Amino acid sequence: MRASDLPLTYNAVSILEHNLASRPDKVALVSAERELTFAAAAAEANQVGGALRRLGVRQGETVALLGLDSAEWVCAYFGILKVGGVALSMNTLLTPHEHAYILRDGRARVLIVHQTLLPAVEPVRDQLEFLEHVVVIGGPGRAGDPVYAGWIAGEPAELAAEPTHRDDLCCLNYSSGTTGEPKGIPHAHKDLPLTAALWGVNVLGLRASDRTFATAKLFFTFGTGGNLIFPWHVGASVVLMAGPPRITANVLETIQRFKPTLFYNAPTGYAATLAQPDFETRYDLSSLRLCVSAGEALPAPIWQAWKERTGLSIIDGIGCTENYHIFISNRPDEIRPGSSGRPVPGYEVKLVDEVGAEVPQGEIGTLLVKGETASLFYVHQYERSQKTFLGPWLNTGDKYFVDEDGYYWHAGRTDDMLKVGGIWVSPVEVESTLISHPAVLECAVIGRGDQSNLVKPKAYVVLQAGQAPTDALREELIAYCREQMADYKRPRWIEFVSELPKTATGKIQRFRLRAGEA
Ligand code: 3UK
Repeated sequence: MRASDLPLTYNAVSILEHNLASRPDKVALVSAERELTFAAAAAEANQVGGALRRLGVRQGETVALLGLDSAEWVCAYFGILKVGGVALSMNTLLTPHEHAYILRDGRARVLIVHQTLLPAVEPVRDQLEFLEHVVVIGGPGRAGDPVYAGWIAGEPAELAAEPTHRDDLCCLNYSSGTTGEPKGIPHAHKDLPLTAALWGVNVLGLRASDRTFATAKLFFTFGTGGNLIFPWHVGASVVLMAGPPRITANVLETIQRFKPTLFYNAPTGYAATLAQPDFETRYDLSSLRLCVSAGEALPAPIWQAWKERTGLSIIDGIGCTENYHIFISNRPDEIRPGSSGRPVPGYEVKLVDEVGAEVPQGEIGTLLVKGETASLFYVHQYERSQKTFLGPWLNTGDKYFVDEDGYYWHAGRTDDMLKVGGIWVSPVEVESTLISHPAVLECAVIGRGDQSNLVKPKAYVVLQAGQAPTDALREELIAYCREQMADYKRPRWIEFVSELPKTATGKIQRFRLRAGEA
C-alpha cells in the first residue's frame, strides 16, 4: 500500500467506521470497566465530536488527551479525528511542569483528562494561556468543568466527518531529547492506515479474528498503533488495561481473563514476567499465538527463555515516534533472536558514517530510514527538525550493523539518550535532579545493563565537601529522584567518586564512564 492509494480527502476515523458495514455488533474493545461494539464505539466517538464542535473546535486545532487506557480515551481520540482535530496524546507519567510545556507548545485549547490525573495539571492550569476547556472523565473537576459522561450525553450518535486531506495532521505525541524540552511529533491521517498495512498486516499478519493487548499505553504510538489502529484496521478487537503495566500479575490476569491472541510488551516487561516463578502454569496464556517486543532491543536470552517457558515467539522490531511505528522487524516465520530483523517492505534503510556515506556491510553506522509514514518536523523546533528530517530520510539516532543475511543488529545510540523499559530517559535530566540535592556537587548518568542486560540509569556522584558516601545517602538520593521525576527515571545504582572524567573545556565525558562499565 502506498499513500497515493488513499483518496485525497481521507479522515483516519474510517479505521473505526469501516467496521460499521461489515461487523457493527462485534466487540471492538474490552476492558475491566467497559465493553464496546464497533457500532457503540463509533456512536460515542460521534458524540465526543459533536461536543467538541459545540466548544468551537475546528479542523487543525489541537485537543489534548490525558487519560488511562480506556473506552473513553479511544472514543475521545476518534472523536477528535472525526472533527479534523489533532489528538495530542499525553504521557500520563510526566510532572505538572512537563504537562504545562506540552499543553502550551501543542496549543491545546481543550483538554480531556481523567479525574485521577487532574492533580498533575491542576497546579499549572492557570498558567496556560491557550487552554480554555477542561473536560473531566470519571467525575467532577473544578466547578464549571464539563464531566465527560454528561458532556456527551445530549449529543447525537450521528455526525458528518470533517473532509480532511490525507496529509492533514491528525495526531501529536511528545518525545524527550537529551537536553531541552520534549519534541512534538505530528503525524498525518495517512500515516495510520499505511503503518497498519505495511507492518500490522504484511509483517505481523493481523486478521479480524485477532484480539490484541499491549502493555505499551495508548499514548505511545507503539501502543496506539499496535493496540488500536492496526487491529481496528482489520476488524480485530482490542483489550485495554487502565492500570500500570509494571504490575506483572495484573498483566497476566488480563491475558487470562480477556484472551488476546497477540501481546505487545517491552523487553523489561518480558524480563519481569520471566522472573515470576511458574507464571506459565499459574496463568492460562493459551489464547496467545504471537508476541511483539519494541521500545528497546530484546536480548536473545530473553527471547529463548520466553520461547522455552511459553512456547511463544516474540517478534522484535524497531520503530520510533517520528516514523509512527515499526520499520525494521523480524517475521513470524523468520526470526533471528537478538536482532531487530529486516527492513519492512515499504521502507528503505541505510547505515551511514559521519559524512553521510554508506558504511560497508558488517560495520556500524547511523540508521536512516525512508518511507511514507515519517513525520515532517518537530513542532516549533526548526533546527532540531533539520537535523532529523533529512529530505526523504529520517535520522533515527540509532547505531546499527547489518549481518550477511540482511538482519539488523542494534549497537547503541548516537546521542546519550537511554531507553529504560522502552521509555526515553535523558541522562541530563537525571543529573540536574541529582545536582539539585544539597549533598551533591556534580554527577554523571549513563546506562548500565542489569541482570537481563537491559539498560537502567547509573549515576556517578561527587559529593559536596563534608558529606560522607554512605548507603543511607545513596538511598536518600534515589528517593529524592523518585519525588522529583517519573519513577522509572531514578538511578538504580549510585557510585560515589572523587572526580568525573572531563574534556579540557570541562564537559563530562560520559563515554569514558561507559567504557569503564564495559
Ligand atoms: C529505540 C529500539 C532497539 C531506538 C516505538 C515501536 O520505541 C518507539 O518509539 P520512541 O520514539 O523511541 C524510538 C527509539 O527507541 N528502539 C525502539 N524499538 C527498538 N531499539 N530495538 C528495538 N526493537 O533507539 C529508537 O530510535 O519512544 C517502537 C513502535 C512505535 C514506537 N514509537
